[in-house]
Amino acid sequence: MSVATVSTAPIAGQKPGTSGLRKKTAVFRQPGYLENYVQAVIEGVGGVEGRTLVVGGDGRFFNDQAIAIILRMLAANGAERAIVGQNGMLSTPAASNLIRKRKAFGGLVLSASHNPGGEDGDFGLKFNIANGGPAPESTTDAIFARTTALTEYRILDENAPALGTLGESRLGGMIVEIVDPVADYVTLMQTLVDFDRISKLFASGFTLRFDAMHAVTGPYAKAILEGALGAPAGTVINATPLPDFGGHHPDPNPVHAAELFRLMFSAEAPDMGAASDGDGDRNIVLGRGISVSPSDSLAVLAANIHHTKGYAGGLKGIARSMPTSRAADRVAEKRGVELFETPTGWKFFGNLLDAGRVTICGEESAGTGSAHVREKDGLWAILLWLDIIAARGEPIAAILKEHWKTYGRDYYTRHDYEGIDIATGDRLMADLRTSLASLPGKTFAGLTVKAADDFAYQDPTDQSVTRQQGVRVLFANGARAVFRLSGTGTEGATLRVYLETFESDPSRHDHDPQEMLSDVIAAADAIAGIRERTGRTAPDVIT
Ligand code: G16
Repeated sequence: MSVATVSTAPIAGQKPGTSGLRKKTAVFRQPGYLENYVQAVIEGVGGVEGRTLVVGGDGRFFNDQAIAIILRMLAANGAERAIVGQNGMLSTPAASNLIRKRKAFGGLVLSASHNPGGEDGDFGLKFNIANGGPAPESTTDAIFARTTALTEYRILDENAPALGTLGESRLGGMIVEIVDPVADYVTLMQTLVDFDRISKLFASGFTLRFDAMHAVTGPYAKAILEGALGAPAGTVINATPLPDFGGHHPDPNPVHAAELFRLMFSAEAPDMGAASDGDGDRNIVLGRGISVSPSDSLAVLAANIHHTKGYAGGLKGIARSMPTSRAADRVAEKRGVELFETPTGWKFFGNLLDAGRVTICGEESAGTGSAHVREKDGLWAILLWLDIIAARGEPIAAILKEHWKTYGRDYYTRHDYEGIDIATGDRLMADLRTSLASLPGKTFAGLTVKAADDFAYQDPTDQSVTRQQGVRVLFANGARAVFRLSGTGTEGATLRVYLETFESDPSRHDHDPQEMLSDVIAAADAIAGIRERTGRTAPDVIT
């Protein structure tokens, strides 16, 4: 075996965003690009000598080639063991679970999540720390610093083993252990939800359509839903992971999971519809004729979590990202538990989960999770819903409507303007920030601004402060508009506008969110000048 030390120079722009480094696949495939970043990760986390690391990804195009490079670099940098999902596949929550279960130093998770895959699609890489969660900002800052100073990287001059066969082999001085990506995850789920109860639900004729979107969750969903829980064959569709996700965006939103949404609002709708994303950490849940907004899903799961097997002890606290609706706050208040409002990015939940301060966390971007891993977990959330449906013996629509009756309804929508000019996006946000002090008291589209700020977060456990996490505008009637730029896109800038308003009157709970929010939408546009600045007349994606 020989280790090659390859001279290199820093590559601009290798700055991790909301969730690791995400770029066009073609960028990652440039000579030395991946190698530079991996070396920066290895050095930024303090080296891997003698350490065990988990490696796996969502199977998108370039996944296997990237893993081969990563393994050769881990071996060259002295790692002791790499635990790799068979064929290079690991869902993000399964990777998080493996890191924790095997007490690994951390893991390299290859995914661009809900972004499209393929040669012309997107690719991504993130480092997860020993708790199983995405590296905190202190670590990603250190990684980025290394990318700007790198002069060489180390790589083993030997081919990495094929990833198809379970078992151990050697790569230089490192053991490569190929594991079943699904088995440990299934075992974990059995401790959290009542498999017997859910099996009986399916046996009684309950119908589910789970769209795996040709992404990583297919094998997990097949094994659990159709295997262990006895749902009929065909319950899981698009179950075979494909390198380009069949040419689709593996994003379970109304635009990219349109077929599922159409089915659920048709006469043929099953009792439940569900989907997850490219790497299996996101989820969407629909009932017959109704879709559950991710913000509501967090609130309903929190309010009902005591019904489920793994959380029978009840609710300790809830965390949500700032742009997520305040539906969860109402549950926390009624239950007398703490509510934490964090910046966007799952990494901000890690400390709260480690400290045992929250039972459940969630985000408007279709993510929900708990302390069972340190990532959001799509299939887990769907199983939790199934366990609650089985325990309560009620359909999704009834559970949701009763929730609104008890807590009121937070009408919510997110409008995304994708691929706008970066300078235009930056200027829009900068001008909003400049105008903050002058907004209170002014009226836009009939709504008077009560308060406006730029969200900053102080982590209650380590006191670290994160600033400029989104502009919040609160109106006198309680409605809210939030503006921020996405940190996961790979082309231009994506402006996200999050809009919500509260309605306590149950006779007004059955309206279209877009209608109920029309004044907030108009006020947000008037405040930020979105149409005028971007030239767009409508958002690209509405969730
Ligand atoms: C990632 C993060 C989430 C975040 C989402 C969207 O999810 O883990 O916390 O909400 O991106 O972020 P942004 O609004 O900056 O694009 P995923 O599923 O893409 O890994």
